[in-house]
Amino acid sequence: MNNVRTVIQSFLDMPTMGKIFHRPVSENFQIFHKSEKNVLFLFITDLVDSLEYISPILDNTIIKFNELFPNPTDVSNPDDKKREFVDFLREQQHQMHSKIVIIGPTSSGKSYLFNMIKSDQVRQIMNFAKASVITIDNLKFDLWDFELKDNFSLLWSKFIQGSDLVVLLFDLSSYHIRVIEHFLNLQKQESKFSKLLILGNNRDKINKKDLKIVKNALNISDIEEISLVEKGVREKIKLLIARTLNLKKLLPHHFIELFNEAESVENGGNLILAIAKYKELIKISNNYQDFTYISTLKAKVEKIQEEIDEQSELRKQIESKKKFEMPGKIQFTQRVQVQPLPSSKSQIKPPPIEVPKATIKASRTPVVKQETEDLLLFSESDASETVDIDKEDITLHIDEVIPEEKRPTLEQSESESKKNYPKMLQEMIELSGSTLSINLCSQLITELQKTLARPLTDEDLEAAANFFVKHDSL
Ligand SMILES: Nc1nc2c(ncn2[C@@H]2O[C@H](COP(=O)(O)OP(=O)(O)O)[C@@H](O)[C@H]2O)c(=O)[nH]1
Ligand SMILES: [Mg+2]
Repeated sequence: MNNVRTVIQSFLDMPTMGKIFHRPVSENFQIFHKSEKNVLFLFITDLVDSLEYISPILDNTIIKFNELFPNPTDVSNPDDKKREFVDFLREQQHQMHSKIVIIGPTSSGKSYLFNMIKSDQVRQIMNFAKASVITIDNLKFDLWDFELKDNFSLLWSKFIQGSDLVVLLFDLSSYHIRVIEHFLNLQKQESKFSKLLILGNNRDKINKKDLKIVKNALNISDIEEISLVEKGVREKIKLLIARTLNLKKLLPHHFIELFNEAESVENGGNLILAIAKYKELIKISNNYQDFTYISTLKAKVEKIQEEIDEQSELRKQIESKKKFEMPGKIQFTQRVQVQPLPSSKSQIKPPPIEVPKATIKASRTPVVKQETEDLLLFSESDASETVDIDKEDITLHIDEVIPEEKRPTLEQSESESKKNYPKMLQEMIELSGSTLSINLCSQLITELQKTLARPLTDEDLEAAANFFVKHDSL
């Protein structure tokens, strides 16, 4: 894709309207592109296709696009028009008559294979071949079978020309190396840009040991052994073809179900779980290289994230209005916590005369004292005696909020702060076979801390992980 970008950059900077340009971009691909009304239309094809062949298809695509999207950016909306355009492109793909040919020695099983994987009527190609269609996922290809019982017929060249994929089939139980080499050469000469899939057939007719011998003798690395009489072989071959052609996998059937589920979780108000579900869908889309829904999904995540932020902002405001404010001294405690204590490594060295060593020691003492005092701030006497505190502001007794045994001590919060709660939670969730991003884990932890108003324990984390996993698997 970087190559493509470099090649078309000058055309993007200074578009030349109405003319089709054509360039190879790598060993395997070439591009065809044309600009119209400030939109650049780009086809990436393998090296088999010619300009004459692609031009009308590209032009038709532009006409269709302009008809469906008078405003070009509308193409990113996932609606009926977008669907119609995608269907149109699939049809164009079929119009391009990508050609798959089956070659190989007589009686290797070619016609058997042809009949097994074809999905349309058969038409005759002159006197030497038959053709039909093979459908793989939603894509259609022309499929050709050679009819003459002659391994060295001159018509093989004509048969192979212009193919995108050559399937070479031979009989593992009976073959001649010379004949197989002849077919390999034909592919190289007549269709050097096509992909090649080599199938060793009649696997059922030979044993494991002989198979090893055959593979060594042939010295071809990529032989797929198959048996056409075996169950499930049709799907297996389709998969092999899709893999050899590097076809994009279709989104799994349950993708839409998952999408609806995420929406209902969102409507139900469980925003954090909804975000997790949408992110999962983005991950699937990326895995399948299907970007149909990506922009919608990303917009959803962004919207929910904003909602969550708004809610937590609102909660903060409400909380600050609540008559439960931290007394000033507690806030001071937190400041003391982050203050770096002077150390020998400290870059700021005290001036030798004004601040002698003894003074530093002396200045540290109150800090330590302050720490002990801070702990006492949670005591009942403090709540009533401290003058700074507006008594009316304290509507909750400290014992009701944080039971004595769970009150944070400085020591505790120091060791707790070393724990990476979000990471721990993420690991627990992953252990249960689910996933949640580290950001969302952080949010969950923040929520949990707000709700519990005390340092978190491992049990809290476990409960949160279980809660998430349970909801996630609904
Ligand atoms: N046992 C066995 N027989 C097969 C297999 N594949 C094809 N055959 C048989 O091999 C014979 C020749 O197949 P055919 O498709 O006519 O070969 P072609 O000349 O290459 O078109 C047919 O009778 C098939 O039934 C296989 O995997 N196992
Ligand atoms: Mg045949």
